[in-house]
Amino acid sequence: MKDIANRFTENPLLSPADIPASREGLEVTCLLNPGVFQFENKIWLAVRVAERPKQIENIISFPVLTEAGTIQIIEILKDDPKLIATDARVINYKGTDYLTTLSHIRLLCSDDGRKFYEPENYPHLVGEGILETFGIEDCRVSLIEGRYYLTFTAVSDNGVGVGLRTTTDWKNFQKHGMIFPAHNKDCAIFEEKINGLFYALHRPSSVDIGGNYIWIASSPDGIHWGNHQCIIKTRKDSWDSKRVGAGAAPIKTEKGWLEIYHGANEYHQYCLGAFLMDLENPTKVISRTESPIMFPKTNYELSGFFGNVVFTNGHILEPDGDTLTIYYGASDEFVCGAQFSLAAIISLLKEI
Ligand code: MAN
Repeated sequence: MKDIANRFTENPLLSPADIPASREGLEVTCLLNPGVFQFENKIWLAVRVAERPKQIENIISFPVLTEAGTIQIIEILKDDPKLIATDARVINYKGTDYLTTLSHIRLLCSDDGRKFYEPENYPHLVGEGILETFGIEDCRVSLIEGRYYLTFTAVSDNGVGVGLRTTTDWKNFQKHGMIFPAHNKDCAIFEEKINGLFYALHRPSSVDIGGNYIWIASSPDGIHWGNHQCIIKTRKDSWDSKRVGAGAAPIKTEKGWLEIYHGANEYHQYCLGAFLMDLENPTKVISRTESPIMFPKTNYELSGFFGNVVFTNGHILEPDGDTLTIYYGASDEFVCGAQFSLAAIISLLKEI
């Protein structure tokens, strides 16, 4: 296994203490998994901010949104026999799953890609309506014909699906509802139409037959999706044996569409790998890396809110055409940056 990522020496770029909570009574528990875009000559992160009340002994408390948009705090005694709390991220109480934090998306910008700050007068993107009462997470941003497409995980007690909002100015947003219903996440829309159609990678999950695999779909308008095909599966006894999911929009190279994806094994270790799709027909996967190109190894990747995790859903291709700067969530708690050489990634792809 060879980790070929050059991590920023400034990592972590952002920690929970760097960002104020969105409202009184909550604190920022995690900053993670940013979408990335360029706008008005700056580099922007659409950061997932996960919040909850300050925790006190013997009680688990977490916020949920009501349908009307107000916050309700749920408190459960830790020794309640109806509580199952074995995962830092999610609990089950009386048979219902809840998230331990409520996430929204915050916009931060930077001139150098390393020092980020929250500019004034940009909205927080928060969950709205009955499909987003447990928040919105892990936003991917694709720029297509002058319009930014934001695909994010929409969570509620109805399930986990993919929501879509679009914007041109980052102040006014059009809501397009849920484009991939539960259970689905990790949706990345290609930044170019291919033969007149939009394409998107997405990740439905099946509890019985099937698994956590990457699928591709096409659409005439970027909103209504069909012609779904399963293109990348988990691999037994491998670093990506339990789940795989797309990162950000695929990168167009001479050899094909290159996708950086995450894979997790049975120990919930999250690493990154890559695969290549045919330029003209992206439903055809040409090659895939065997080993991870990046795995958790620094302190901030190994321990945190949910340790042993590197997870990316945003990047920028630098003007040299080879340096790929990825922004990533480390340990589900910190926002970090790293660079790859595209040529180095491509040299590790094995035909399948
Ligand atoms: C998983 C993890 C969490 C996330 C939930 C809901 O448990 O990816 O980080 O909050 O799914 O999307």
